[in-house]
Amino acid sequence: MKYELAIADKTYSSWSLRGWLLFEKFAIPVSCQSARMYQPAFHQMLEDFQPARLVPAMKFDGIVVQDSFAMAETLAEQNPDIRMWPADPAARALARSVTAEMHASFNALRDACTMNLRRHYPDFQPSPAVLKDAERMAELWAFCRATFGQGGPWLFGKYSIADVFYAPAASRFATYNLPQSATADAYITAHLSDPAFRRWRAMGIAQNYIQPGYDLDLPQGTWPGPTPLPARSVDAGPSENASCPYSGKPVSDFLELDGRVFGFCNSFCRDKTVADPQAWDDFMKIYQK
Ligand SMILES: N[C@@H](CCC(=O)N[C@@H](CS)C(=O)NCC(=O)O)C(=O)O
Repeated sequence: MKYELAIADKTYSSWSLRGWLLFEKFAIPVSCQSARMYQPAFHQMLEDFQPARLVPAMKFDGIVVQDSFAMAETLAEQNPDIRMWPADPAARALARSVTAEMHASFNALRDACTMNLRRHYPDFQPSPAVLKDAERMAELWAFCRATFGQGGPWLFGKYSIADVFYAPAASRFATYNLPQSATADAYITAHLSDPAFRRWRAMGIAQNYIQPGYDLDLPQGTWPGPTPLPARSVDAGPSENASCPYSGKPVSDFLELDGRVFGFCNSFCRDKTVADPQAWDDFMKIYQK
């Protein structure tokens, strides 16, 4: 099956993150189109995905599937060998329940704490309604982990669609410094440390789209995920590598890490690597050589 996916700003679009993780975490090949929210290009992109009016939306064989839950179910049905839902029927029923609750609820938390992967606000003061949502979410995570979480850090042990749906929520706990139980803390850490999540966040930093109205006027702290290796972009080579670790093309854009210079075939691939070198296996292979 040949899939196409429409998504938006990687820093702010929580539903896009879910759409992308459905492919990335389960290694389903996809061709991605991306546009900034609230811009004419966003609506132009979706003209190819009618009748979708929001992202994510996906397409295969000329058929459009809009809405992240519909996409998850369609991908799970079309790729049964990948086991995107837990294999055990009882675990699967609970996974569907908590995924549906995420999809349909938690409006106070979602409205007050919009996804913002560039920010950490240590002094954010959650309202009682936000705290209630955060507590309910942590309660669900603890229940899933205690009942079916053996064998891995995810809600059902192994990563499943339920984790896809809670990935943006985990980032909201991190951005807004929401109170965390020990179980919630471990689950949030699993998301923040997940290489796919780190790649998405790094690409958002490289995109450098700043959406007006999303940042809060509060003191900022350091992002609570893993500390990136201290890479920085530099104007010129020569680099240790002659070809880009991602495309194999000749290098034109450079970064420096530990006094060593590495090259890439475009500035976006250089910048996403600067943002979080360890998120990128193909870069780490040349760095660790
Ligand atoms: N229920 C939808 C929600 C999709 C949604 O709200 N998408 C937002 C991005 S996070 C969007 O497209 N916003 C653009 C707009 O409102 O114009 C889903 O699960 O996919």
